[in-house]
Amino acid sequence: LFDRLEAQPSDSLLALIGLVKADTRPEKIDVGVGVYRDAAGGTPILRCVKAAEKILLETQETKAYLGSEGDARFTELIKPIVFGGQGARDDRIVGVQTPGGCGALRLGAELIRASGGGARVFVGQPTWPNHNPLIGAAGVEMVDYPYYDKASHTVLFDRMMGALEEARPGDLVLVHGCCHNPTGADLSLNQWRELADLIAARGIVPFVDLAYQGLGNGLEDDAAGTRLVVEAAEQALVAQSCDKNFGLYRERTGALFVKASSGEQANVVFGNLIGLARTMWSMPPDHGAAIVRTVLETPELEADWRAELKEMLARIRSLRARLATFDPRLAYIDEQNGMFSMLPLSPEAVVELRASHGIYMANSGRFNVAGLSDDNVDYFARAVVERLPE
Ligand code: PLP
Ligand code: TYF
Repeated sequence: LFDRLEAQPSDSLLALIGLVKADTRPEKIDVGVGVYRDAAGGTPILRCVKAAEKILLETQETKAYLGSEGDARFTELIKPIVFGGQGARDDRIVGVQTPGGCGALRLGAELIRASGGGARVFVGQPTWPNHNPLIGAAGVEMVDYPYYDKASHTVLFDRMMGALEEARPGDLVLVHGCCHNPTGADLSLNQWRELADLIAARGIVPFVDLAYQGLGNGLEDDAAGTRLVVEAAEQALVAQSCDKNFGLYRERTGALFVKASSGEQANVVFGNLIGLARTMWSMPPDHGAAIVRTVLETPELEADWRAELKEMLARIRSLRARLATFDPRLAYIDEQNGMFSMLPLSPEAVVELRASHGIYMANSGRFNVAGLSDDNVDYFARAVVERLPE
């Protein structure tokens, strides 16, 4: 049966975890995989999450099945955080819990495929390396659009809009809601407005990947672009993740929200999401969503979550500012958002930095800002600046 299988390359981001572990030098720096790290270099469980887990341990009465939509109260509590009060009341927007943002992206792709009509998904270049496999595996055609120029650190907005002129009504545009992965370069609010106008004029369907809300400029600011395009569009998809902003990573916690043309159509969409989820994971894992629900239902825990998220954000912003003042060639880093930025380093320079300095970043030159600390940020910046092209 398995004789015809070919060996597969490993996930190059996840492979970095093993490479860092194998390096015994104390000065090594892990700026590879995208998990938040505190000043001590750890990724501790948030206080609010620990407290919610204690509550669940003591009060949860059953582990019986919930159903393919997962924890409906979780989805209801996340809806206003993503869409604001007005969006939360919009009965054209329905949501289901998914196994993380990955599950949401895949479920969205399956919905596009099930809708028929050959809708294509326009995807920016560069983008998160999992977008193509997650969406493409559902059998959806993908079309590239230019997004970012690594050498000049700029969003190629005019070229992006030019490429989207080719979209047909019902085609989708995949956009990162905030904290673009891998570049850190987000659209400005004015650019989001222009994109929203194009979406409305052309009948394009936004497919927003919102995996880092709260880690760019705060929960509200980070959702502003998403809200603009969702409001402008007749139909929209939003793949949401709590894995970064609640530090839940391996608990695989997220949701897919879909805006339909009417409340009635939204009910049909919801039924289809349930049916599609059943063909993949039947039901999403519960624990992460139960934690988020408990935090958001408990005012003290919710307040603590917001405070902890602000601490993470402040640390990322202060490291960005510190890098920017180190050298003018790193100034752009402070203009960007979230965990990642991209250095215009060759793949050879990236690999060489591992050997010479124990600095582990993605082959693309993407590094996780949160992987730095006050103690090593200058060491990192010095090593990097020496290797930048003139
Ligand atoms: N989208 C982007 C851009 C990401 O970086 C991630 C990170 O994992 C995800 C989606 C998926 O998130 P999750 O871990 O919740 O599946
Ligand atoms: O880009 C990152 O580093 C995070 C974590 O297959 C991640 O999004 C990396 C690879 C992967 C899943 C998640």
